[in-house]
Amino acid sequence: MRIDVVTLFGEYLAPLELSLIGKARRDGLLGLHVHDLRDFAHDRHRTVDDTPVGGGAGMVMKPGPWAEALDAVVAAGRAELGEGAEPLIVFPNPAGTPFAQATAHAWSERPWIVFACGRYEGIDERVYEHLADAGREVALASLGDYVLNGGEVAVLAMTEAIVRLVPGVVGNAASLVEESHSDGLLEYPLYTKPASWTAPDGTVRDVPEVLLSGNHERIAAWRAEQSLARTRERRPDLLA
Ligand code: 6GU
Repeated sequence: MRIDVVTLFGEYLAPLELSLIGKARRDGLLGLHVHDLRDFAHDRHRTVDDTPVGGGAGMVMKPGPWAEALDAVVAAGRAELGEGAEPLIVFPNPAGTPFAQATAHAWSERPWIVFACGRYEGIDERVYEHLADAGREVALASLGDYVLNGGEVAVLAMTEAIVRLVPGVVGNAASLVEESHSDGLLEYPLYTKPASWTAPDGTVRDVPEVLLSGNHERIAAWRAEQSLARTRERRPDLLA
């Protein structure tokens, strides 16, 4: 899978060198390319933003650098993947469609995603028109109902959620089956040894007896019940 990120703050994406994602890159399962939007601004100050037409607070990202950057990234990707390759261009945006585990699954099957990280109040609307007219596939995706300063942290989150679902990236694929959100419910409580543990305050805390029973049917039923109870308590919206 190829992922391109266009950003003003490439340093924000340094964590993608680490751990699971870094290993996926070294193993050749992920090609990650970070591009500096400012390379596509050609005035003396490499300006990427300006005041909003019509007035209002804050700054708006200029269309020129974005159109040029995304066109260049598409051309570079096609040189690697083939001229018929078509990326999904994702704009992290608090006004986008909520990014969920189902989104991560769907996007993990894509050969190529381009993330376009906006900052300031947003990007000039004509960039989206330019991309639509060029036949590009575009998505606006939000992490949740709160506002970040820019898309970079969202790209870190979305990339990790997507790439860990690419076959071969997570060593034990079975661990992806029972985790929270894999079946629309929250995960059941987990325990490890010792079965009887004395907490620092002296309280003895035991693992639920059913988990020691060796009865796999009873254990599965207990876990299903716990998942449902937990979901009802913490996330009733998932049951609706
Ligand atoms: Cl994707 N971007 C920004 N800037 N803020 C957000 C977000 C994304 N998701 C939640 N808040």
